[in-house]
Amino acid sequence: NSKGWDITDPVTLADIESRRKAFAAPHRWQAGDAGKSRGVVNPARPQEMVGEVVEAGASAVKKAVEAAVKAQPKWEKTAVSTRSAALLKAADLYEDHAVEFFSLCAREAGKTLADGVAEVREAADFLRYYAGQAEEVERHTTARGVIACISPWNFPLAIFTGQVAAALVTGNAVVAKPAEQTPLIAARAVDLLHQAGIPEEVLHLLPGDGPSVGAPLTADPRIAGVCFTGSTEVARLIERQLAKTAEAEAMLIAETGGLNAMIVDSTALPEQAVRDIVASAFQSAGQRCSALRVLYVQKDVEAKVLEMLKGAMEALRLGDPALISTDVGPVIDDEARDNLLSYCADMESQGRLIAKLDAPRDGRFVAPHIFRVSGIREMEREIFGPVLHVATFGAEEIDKVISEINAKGYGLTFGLHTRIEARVQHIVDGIHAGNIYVNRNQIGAVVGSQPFGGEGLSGTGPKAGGPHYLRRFRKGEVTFMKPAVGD
Ligand code: TXE
Repeated sequence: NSKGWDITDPVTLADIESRRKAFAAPHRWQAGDAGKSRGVVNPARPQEMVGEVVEAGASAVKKAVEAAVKAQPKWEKTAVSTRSAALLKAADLYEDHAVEFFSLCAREAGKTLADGVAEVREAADFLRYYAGQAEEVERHTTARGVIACISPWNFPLAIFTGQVAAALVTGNAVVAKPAEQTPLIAARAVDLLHQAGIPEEVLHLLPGDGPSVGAPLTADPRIAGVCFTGSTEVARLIERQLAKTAEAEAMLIAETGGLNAMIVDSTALPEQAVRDIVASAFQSAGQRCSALRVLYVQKDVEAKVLEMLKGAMEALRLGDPALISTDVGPVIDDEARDNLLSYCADMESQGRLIAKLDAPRDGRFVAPHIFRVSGIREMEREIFGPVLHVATFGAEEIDKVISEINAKGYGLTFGLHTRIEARVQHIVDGIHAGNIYVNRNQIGAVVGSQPFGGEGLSGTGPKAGGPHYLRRFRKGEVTFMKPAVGD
């Protein structure tokens, strides 16, 4: 590609091994407080250690917030062009270190090489996009202060970077807590952000888990806002934690889970629909918030679509995500694997299995599964793995399907395959979802042109990578929006 990234580069893994110690070096905020040490293992080969991190404890949280509060006013006074320039420089540094990130994404997060490339690209896009917007947002507003950024493991570089970049470029200081499963990628990203000119006192990294680091951080009254991406349950916890101590103005952006549906009617092009179904449901081992979970296929094409779907699924190769031949890697950890396997066993025992693959024995693998359901109403929660559910509908039932999907309230993504012009408008107008994909791959976002974010239980908005996102990180012309992350 134009950046010269060669994802088949055979030196990648050896190279990362030799630099392993540098990635694992404890950050100063961890060292300050005798936190516990966590070994990071490769989800495809759990016997292989990728690194080690000394996690933060309560006193490190206090110290980091204190230092950030102290440093923030000076950072806010720094010219916005200087803050933007640091982001632009960081984007270049990320790209210079792309191969290192591909390897880390594979070894720490189980991401395939294609997913790793997408991570670096999206992270660099966030940095450049927010750098470009900062001046406009700056005009009539002031920074909030110190923002806590709390991110998930499934986009360990892109989401982490997007949150942090938005908060920093708008003049805030940041205390970031990455997911406990992916601290090494975050540590490398923070190194590069510091190298790019973000002062160390303005950007702090606190590795650790939710209860011991995330909870005290979001409950700290000196935090002016929280930018969170993760599950709906944790978003609710944070909302409560915040409410206990924070002033009325504390801001919360929460981007959370989804229960995403797709409708395929009898006029759809089956090859195209099947390709998009397989990509959305099984890529990244189904561990994307945008992933398709419930497919509604019109009865008269069901047999044909299912047959093609089984064929396409059988062509997927499961295995080590560091290999270019791998389509589906492992899931993130033992807990995720065990939960998914027990869910699948339960569904199978109810006689709902349509098709499944075999998974490699070692490692945290879950094979793609397809199950029959009567509709999305049956789904009790987001199943965060390579599991697709299929329901059918009759020619007169489109409106029933739309209201069933809306009733679930998890409006993140929605896909539609049809060649009836009038139906497109009707369904797009009727469905409540943040991102709608018509006759194309139901996956993700494009920073700047296709910002990402959901409605209802899926998040508070505004969409990340969109024109209004940065405004939430400033006080002034923007009125406080009550987050709506459920009851
Ligand atoms: O989430 P968790 P995960 C969603 C996706 C799925 C989830 C997967 O749909 O639901 O994210 O990520 C920290 N106080 N999206 O499993 O468990 C925790 O340590 C403060 C949506 O990581 O909610 C981690 O850093 N923090 C999406 C973070 O919260 C706490 C895009 C998330 O953890 C905490 C990607 C506490 N009490 C994934 N407890 C979108 N909509 O854009 C845990 N944490």
